[in-house]
Amino acid sequence: MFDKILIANRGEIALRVLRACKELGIATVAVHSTADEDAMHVRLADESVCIGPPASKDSYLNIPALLAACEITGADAVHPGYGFLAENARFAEILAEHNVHFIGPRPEHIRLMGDKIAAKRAATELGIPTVPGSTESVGSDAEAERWARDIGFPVMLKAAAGGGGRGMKVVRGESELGPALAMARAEAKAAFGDDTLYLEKYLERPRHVEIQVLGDGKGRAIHLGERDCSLQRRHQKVWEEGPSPALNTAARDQIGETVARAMRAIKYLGAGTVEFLYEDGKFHFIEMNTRIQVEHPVTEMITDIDLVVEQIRVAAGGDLTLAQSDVKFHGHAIECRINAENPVSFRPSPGKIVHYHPPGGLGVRIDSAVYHGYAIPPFYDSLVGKLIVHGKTRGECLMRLRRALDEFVVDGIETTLPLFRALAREKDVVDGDYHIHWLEEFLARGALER
Ligand code: MV4
Repeated sequence: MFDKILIANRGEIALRVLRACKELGIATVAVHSTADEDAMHVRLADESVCIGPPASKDSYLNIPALLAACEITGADAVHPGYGFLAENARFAEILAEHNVHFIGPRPEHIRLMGDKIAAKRAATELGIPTVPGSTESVGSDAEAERWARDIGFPVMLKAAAGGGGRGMKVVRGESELGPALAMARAEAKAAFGDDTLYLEKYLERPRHVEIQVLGDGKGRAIHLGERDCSLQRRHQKVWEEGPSPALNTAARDQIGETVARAMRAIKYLGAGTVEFLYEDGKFHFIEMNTRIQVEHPVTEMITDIDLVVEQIRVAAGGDLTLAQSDVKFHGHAIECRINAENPVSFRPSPGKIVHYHPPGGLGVRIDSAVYHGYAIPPFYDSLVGKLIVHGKTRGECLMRLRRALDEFVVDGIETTLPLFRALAREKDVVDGDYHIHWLEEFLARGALER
């Protein structure tokens, strides 16, 4: 096992990783920018190193500074959390070159899944159902036209280097294709420095259902069920839950086993998430994330498995001690991502928290790194914390969620708490009857202003 882990992140996920390290008896190193001197992860770590000025590119993304921090403190492993360098294959390689373990998948798998066309091709070869689409990048406009005719309109243009929604265009007919290609290429080039595009059949109203996996890099792998992350705004997840209100046990077991078998075949190491669009009872692979995700607590609450502890164990060369038959699903969990934003305009609202009273009680979990008197800096994401609620049934979970949201006090800044208080009482949400466009349509109706 590792002796000392450097946590290359900030905020609630840095604290989450720190907690796993403490339980495993592993020493911790926090790194921080000059804007994060008062951050909770810095206070709770055994040691801390300042790695640069506020801008992420100069601190949390600064690979030489992180290497120096490993060297100075003698850390033998790095946990990247999510975001920042978590899916940077080159970072994982550089750490290995310096005899520091990266707590995550092997660089080849990070790189494979970072190329969305290669990832889709791999998924197909591994027996995972994908969205019908081009199996290669689209070269010329004429080639795109051939693919589009073959697939049938509407189609979606996507960036091979993309993911997470940037550089995508819906094309509803042949006349729109030329201009859409030019726009998508320009956007992809600007965002990723790579204008490679591919094409897919556009699904109109799917759900976003993702499967959590865990592998030991030696051919053992399990799935831990799904999370439904359909409630999003501008490609930012807002509300995540598990199990998905749309799946039954047979559907879950089938897609889960398909994904687990694929992970065994590639000897996947660590935690990962395989993302699907789910429509008319069918799964369509879109991409795979090779990191721990923001919404991982949903899975932890319904499986009682500590995903970060498991990540650390397998990264240190340990065997996966869990068999698929050891994974049992209990009840229901919902996570709300509470942001420091105006709940109607979603404008960021950083600043000092003057009253902080998180809810408690049975089935209530808060993953947050804020505290009474803490000032949320303006340089990073606006996550105040995650409220995760568990119940025996979805109904009980919703009752607890409404109660917990009503208890929650965060004063001094604006937060999205009012949005969640409304959502937890909204008929479609209560019924589990929603899709990936539901939240945008709800907000467009002005439902919160009334
Ligand atoms: C799609 C799609 C419809 N059809 N692909 C958006 C983020 C990226 N990961 C994939 N995305 C989508 N891909 C096909 N073939 C619709 C979306 C999409 C979406 C997906 C998940 C959650 C929210 C979304 C919001 C808008 C569009």
